[in-house]
Amino acid sequence: MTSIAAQPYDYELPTSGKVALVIIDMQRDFLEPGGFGDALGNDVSLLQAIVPTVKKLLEAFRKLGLPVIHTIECHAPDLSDCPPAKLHRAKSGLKIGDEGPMGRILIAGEKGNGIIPELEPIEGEIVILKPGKGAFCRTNLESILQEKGITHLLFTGVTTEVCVQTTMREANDRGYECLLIEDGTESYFPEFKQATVAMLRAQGGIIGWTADAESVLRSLENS
Ligand code: C5J
Repeated sequence: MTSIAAQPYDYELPTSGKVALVIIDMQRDFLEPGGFGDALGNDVSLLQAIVPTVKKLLEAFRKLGLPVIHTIECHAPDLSDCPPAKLHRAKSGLKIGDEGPMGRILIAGEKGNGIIPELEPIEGEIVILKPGKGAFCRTNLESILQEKGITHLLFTGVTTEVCVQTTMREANDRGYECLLIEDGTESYFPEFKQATVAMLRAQGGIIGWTADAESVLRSLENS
């Protein structure tokens, strides 16, 4: 049996079942100026730091032939899947659906809504378009995981305390063994990232495990 050196204790890789890499919302809308994150008043440059680490993990999963799941937070052009509570939440700046420098903010198919070029999905990888913060909300993610026999999920992406944490909690409640890769996730608020990492693995791993990318890669390569 192979395990990953993790907190609060080692994470066992599946002997039956499969592990997948989940890359949450690594989109221009969150990482580049002129997108949704910027419109909400955030310093988007903070999120760039994890791109090389997520790329390294993505390349390792591809090389090992292991499944990769990308998610994209987006809405239909007519906003029919965007509840007023989400649409009207920000008080200033561009809102969801407004025309921005990279196309309409957070709208599927617009340039700004796409995954950044460094991490672009390739054929065969799963891409989940999600209108919510969690990737299980109004998507077919759960049935895809069941169909593919995936039981263990390793999480990366942005932002740690919003879409990453929400999805990890949803997955944990559905019975998946979840691990957050600490240097593969980032927030606009460093203190929120630290708090999220601490709370997910507290109480004996109440939501799951956390580990660094090197520990994950070392274990996967030896498994
Ligand atoms: C946010 C996300 N923060 N991907 N989305 O609105 O975390």
